[in-house]
Amino acid sequence: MERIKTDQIGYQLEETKKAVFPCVGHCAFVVMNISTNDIVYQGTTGDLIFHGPSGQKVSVGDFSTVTAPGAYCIFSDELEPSYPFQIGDGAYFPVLIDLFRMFYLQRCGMRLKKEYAREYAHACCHAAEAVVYGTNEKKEVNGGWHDAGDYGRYVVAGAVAVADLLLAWQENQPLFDRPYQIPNNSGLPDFLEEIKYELDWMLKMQDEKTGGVYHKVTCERFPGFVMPEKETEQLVISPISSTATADFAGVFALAYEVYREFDKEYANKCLSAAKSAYEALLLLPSEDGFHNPEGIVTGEYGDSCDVDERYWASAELYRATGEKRYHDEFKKLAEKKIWHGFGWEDVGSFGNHAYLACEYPVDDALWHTIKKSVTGLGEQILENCKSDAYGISLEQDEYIWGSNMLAANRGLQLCEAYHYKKNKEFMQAAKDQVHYLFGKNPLDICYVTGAGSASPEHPHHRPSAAKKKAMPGMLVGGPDSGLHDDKAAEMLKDVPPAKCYIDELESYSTNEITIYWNAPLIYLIACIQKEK
Ligand code: G3I
Ligand code: 9MR
Ligand code: ZN
Repeated sequence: MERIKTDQIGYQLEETKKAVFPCVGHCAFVVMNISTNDIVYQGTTGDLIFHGPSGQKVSVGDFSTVTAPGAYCIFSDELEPSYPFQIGDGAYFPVLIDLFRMFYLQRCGMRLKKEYAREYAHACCHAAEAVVYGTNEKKEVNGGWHDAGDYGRYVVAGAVAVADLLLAWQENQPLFDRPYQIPNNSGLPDFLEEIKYELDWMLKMQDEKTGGVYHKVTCERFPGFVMPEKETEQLVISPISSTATADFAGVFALAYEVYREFDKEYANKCLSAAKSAYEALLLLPSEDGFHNPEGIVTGEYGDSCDVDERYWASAELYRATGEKRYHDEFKKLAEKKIWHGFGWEDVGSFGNHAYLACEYPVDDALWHTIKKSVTGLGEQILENCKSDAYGISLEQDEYIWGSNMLAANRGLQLCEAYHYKKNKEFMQAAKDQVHYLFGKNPLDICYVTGAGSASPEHPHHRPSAAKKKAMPGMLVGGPDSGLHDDKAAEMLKDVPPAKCYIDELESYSTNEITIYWNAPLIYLIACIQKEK
């Protein structure tokens, strides 16, 4: 029998609460408080409707009138009961801590002590000097976070992850200003201390001579399923790219804004790094983006269009400095096209956020055009959510590699729209993206390791594989109908898009984890926790 699908973690007290019932329509159900065994609500689901992406008929049950805090389960005679879930405004607090601690656990270039990392403690890794590709030049580029299930460190990926986290902090500082059980002697809040670990590494990835930023540092190929200190091949720094340089400029301008309140000197260092990257960027050609140089086969993060990255860099530097030249450049780009996107490949939304929030004088007409575009995008996403029985923003062909990031980013775009047009439906739809990721989905899986009742146990993540136990707090990539790895191709043939996910170690295209998948989920929770 199939299971009643809910968020496995929880719902806020006052929001719209829905569960999805596969294969049955007009189905009677009850909501039970599992501490008291009281039935607190009896209801019936709606019509049976076809859900394209999962190839399945479902009906929806609404239990929004349950607003008392507690732990609940939904029962019906026709289906397996839901997994238990909380109703309460603090339901996401524990998972949020794990989602953030993941960054500490991904740290490279230092020993992780048992005291903080428990079974994922490891010796210092990747601390040897790296060689600049195609030269004999060596550089010390220690530190930062391992990108994902592999141990590469990629600037584009790191920059967007950090941007999400810094924006999360700006959005909801009280939610994050707490201890995270990480080493910290700086006096900075733990949250900013952890982010600084990545920023400090990115600073080393900037070429002092030109201000350009190297794309990544990795070995030539991926290692086996070993702990990081066991990957001891030569580290290679891949060439400077315009996307890495632009993202660097954007994120360091943002870092300046956040850190100046806590450490002026560091903030100024961030700003001058951002400015010199920007100067370098103006001299870098756009062409067709970064490609792995011969002999390097690690993650590419190739991106044939760097205009959105340039757009973000100029908007963010304008927000940080108020200098006209950044505004001129941004305006020139924005008048051609308003960009959107919060992912590693499309970063326009970071630019829009910076411009709309800017405290220096803006061009009124442009400001309104961007605002309209942001709310217009929100409307479109909302329409998609409303036409989907699960409330998911993804269309049939959007179950791609990292689709869970896309869902989180759509949630963020709904929050941006809500900020400028207080339509409550935007905020509810944003919350529904989190419910999707936390279990209200066609596979009844909470896509964060260690969270909820059923979550990934075999993520494509080397430390988890080496320790034979999934590290907690990691959002996996999720369904990818492109079947981009052999395991997925073998096991998911003819499976509908929203179900193209397998909890298998070898399935890197559905079951890997990354820093820039965790980060937008954290940012999204920051936004929705503000609106309870
Ligand atoms: O954007 C297109 C879309 O227009 C098209 O409809 C769709 C159809 O498949 O494809 C979309 O492109 C996909 C793209 O991700 C979207 O961002 C590509 O097919 C897909 O191959 C590509 O996957 C990327 C993958 O690397 C392979 O390059 C993932 O986004 C990216 O997250 C992933 O990153 C890897 C690093 O390289 C190495 N470290 C781990 C990390 C996570 O797996
Ligand atoms: O482990 C690698 C993962 O981090 C990447 O996202 C993925 C795609 O680039 O590649 C993985 O490495 C695989 C390689 O591409 C092919 N041989 C098997 C490797 C993992 O088992
Ligand atoms: Zn390392």
